[in-house]
Amino acid sequence: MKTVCSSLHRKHFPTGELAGGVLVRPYECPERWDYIVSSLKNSGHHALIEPDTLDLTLVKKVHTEAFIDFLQVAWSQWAELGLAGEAIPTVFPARRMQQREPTHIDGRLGYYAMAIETAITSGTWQAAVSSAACAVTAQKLVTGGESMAFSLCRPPGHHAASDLYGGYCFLNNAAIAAQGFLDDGASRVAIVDVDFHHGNGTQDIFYQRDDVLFISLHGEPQQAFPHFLGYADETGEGVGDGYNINYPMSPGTGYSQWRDALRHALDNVQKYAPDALVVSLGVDTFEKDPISFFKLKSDDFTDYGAMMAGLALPTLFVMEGGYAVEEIGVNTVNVLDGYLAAR
Ligand code: Q9C
Ligand code: ZN
Repeated sequence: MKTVCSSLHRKHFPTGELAGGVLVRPYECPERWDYIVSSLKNSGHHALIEPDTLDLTLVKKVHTEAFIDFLQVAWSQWAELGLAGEAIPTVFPARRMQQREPTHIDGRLGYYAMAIETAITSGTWQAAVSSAACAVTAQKLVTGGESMAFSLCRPPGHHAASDLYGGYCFLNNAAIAAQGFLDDGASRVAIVDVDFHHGNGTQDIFYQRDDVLFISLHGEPQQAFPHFLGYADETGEGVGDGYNINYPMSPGTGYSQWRDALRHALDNVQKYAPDALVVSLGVDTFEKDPISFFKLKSDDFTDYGAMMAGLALPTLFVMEGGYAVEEIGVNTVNVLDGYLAAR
């Protein structure tokens, strides 16, 4: 199995996240990557590949040009003001307010943010680009004939929409990779998002399309971030109607219920008969995850990796969340090893 990863992820290292009313050290931290790399090596996966240069033309099929321009300059525009901290929005275009992009950085941050826990720092853009580059490089390995590949993306991507960042995400790595599969000849791509949180960004990007089936298993929005998307009645729009499937689940959900939802999801993937599968792989469904409420155990990750292999599709695993840092590597590699053993 080949893993595509880049140490440039370290360029994104915010020191503060507003949680519980105080600035805490962010849950989405650089050590997450280190633990995963060390578990990969422990499990005999030594093929770590550097990504190729990111093709921004491909990124622009998923994100707006204005949003990309914003992400590129946000830090320098903030730093120009000589402020003490990291770039965090404080004001939003809420109901009955104008949806026009302001010029001041305070206004621009609020215009493009979907949540405020995600600070922008000096190296955020560079890290986000390296992360998306990993996803596209791994996609090209799969298109080129590898039966599966893993892109160890950091920062993650599934909360990022065409023109929104937040939830630790800037560029939607999985969506960009799915678009890459299509551009390289696939007719249909399925994305199964097993991160604890709803993949609002990915859903939004493909909501009106039938060439990408998006399926997400997640904590119900009434109780879980991102709170404003991820209900079961969100099924797609226009030609995309029927190509978006959500499985929201309540606090305390354990593996037997979660597994039933995944079984249903994978049956839907099979009916769709895609040319490739993208798995948005978040392991924050783990029982000890500090910000989530599902109860999966480490062995359950092996089991569902094996279920995914049953589809026998060219498969790209894209890393998303997971915040029980010491177990993140084992749980992630369990999915990949479960998949490989059952193939
Ligand atoms: N008290 C990903 O897993 N904050 N993003 C939740 C809970 C945001 C998660 C606060 C969580 C974002 C990629
Ligand atoms: Zn998550």
